[in-house]
Amino acid sequence: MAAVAQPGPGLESAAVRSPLRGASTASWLVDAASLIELYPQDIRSTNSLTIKDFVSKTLRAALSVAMLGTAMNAQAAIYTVNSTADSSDGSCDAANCTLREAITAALGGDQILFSSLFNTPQTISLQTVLPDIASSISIQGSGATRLTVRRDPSAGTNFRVFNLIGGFTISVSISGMTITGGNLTAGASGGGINSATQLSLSGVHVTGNTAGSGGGVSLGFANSEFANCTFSNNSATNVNASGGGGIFFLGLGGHSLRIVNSTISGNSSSANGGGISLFSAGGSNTVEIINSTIANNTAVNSGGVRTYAQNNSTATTTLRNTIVAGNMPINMATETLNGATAVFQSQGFNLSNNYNGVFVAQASDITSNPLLGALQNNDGQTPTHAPVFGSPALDAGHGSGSFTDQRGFLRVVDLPGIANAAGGNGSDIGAVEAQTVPVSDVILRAGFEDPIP
Ligand SMILES: [Ca+2]
Ligand SMILES: [Ca+2]
Ligand SMILES: [Ca+2]
Repeated sequence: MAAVAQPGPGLESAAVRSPLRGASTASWLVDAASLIELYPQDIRSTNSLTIKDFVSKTLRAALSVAMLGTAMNAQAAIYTVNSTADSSDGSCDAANCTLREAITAALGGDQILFSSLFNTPQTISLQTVLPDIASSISIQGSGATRLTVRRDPSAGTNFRVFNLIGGFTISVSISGMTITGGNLTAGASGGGINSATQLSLSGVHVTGNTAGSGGGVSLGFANSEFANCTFSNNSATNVNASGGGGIFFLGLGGHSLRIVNSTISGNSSSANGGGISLFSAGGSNTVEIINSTIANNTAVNSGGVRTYAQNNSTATTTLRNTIVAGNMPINMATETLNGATAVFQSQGFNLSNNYNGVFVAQASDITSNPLLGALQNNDGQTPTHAPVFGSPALDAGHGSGSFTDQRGFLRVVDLPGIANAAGGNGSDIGAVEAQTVPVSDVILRAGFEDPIP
């Protein structure tokens, strides 16, 4: 039985109604923070833009950008960043190429790589916003523990780190870096990354970013996939918007976000959806979560994952071999308005201290404290929560097609002496696959400062 929260008297209710009625209200504009950020020219040019108009306009814009990119870039190029500076002399070349210069130079199909300078930890500290990314490029960092791209804490203005525009025909991939320090006001979304394109994130740590909604990442109107990523300690600060401390995903007709082998931890929202907020504005939209850990996020409600749908649309969040635990005040909730449908679906082998009644648990779903260690470096490029001694996650899951865990370690490791789940294959539930049986920390506690509880 779904736990359906009542649509409150807040701005979201008005946000739902006004566009379809062609009305203009301040509340629609506030709650549509993501729309504004994704397509500023469209939303800001009219207060009576309908969803239909919106799609039509953005489709044309996307196609024109895609055609332009094709025409201008018959041969893909590689740009190699060899400087941590945040300057631009107008040329990305062997003598000097900054990230800012590389982004300016790159066209559809191009790659941005990083020189051997970045084989040791380096930080690119931005004083001003980077150029928008409007074509299908890939930015391949040297690893989240080695390359940090941040808004400099002393920068004179607030801005996000990456802004991806151009529409759903554009596909951008970002890998191997930490993205941090993005800082936007409550009226804007996507503190670390704002994307109106297909976005592939791999091995990225999005941490310590702030925005009104989508504190870490805000996505809209395109399919995306995140693998081997951590979203930690990001904040969504707008009490009247749709939250998503870690991730805000706005779908409009058949869009999906797939999250695999990833960790979403310690994010917060002043509204709902502390970890993830799925907002379905039309059609059927899905967040698919596999082999991941969603822990210790906070919000007004739905601290872990919020699944929201409006106006006869459908929002679905699926969970497979995933830990959702320790989120406050509750792990998961659905909300709907105007005849919509919002559901969670278990695809089995999940672990939670409380499913909050969002679905009927399958036989392979466990209700228990997961016994996870702190978010820390567990020998991967991105921080993770490892199961500790006695964790019910150990060997209780199914690898679900993954051959590595978030850290790149072997998945599946069938631990000796720990029974596998019925129908499982010895995989652990969550983002981390223990390579050996975790030792009892009772011994450590007895030998060090912590008393045995
Ligand atoms: Ca240069
Ligand atoms: Ca076993
Ligand atoms: Ca295992």
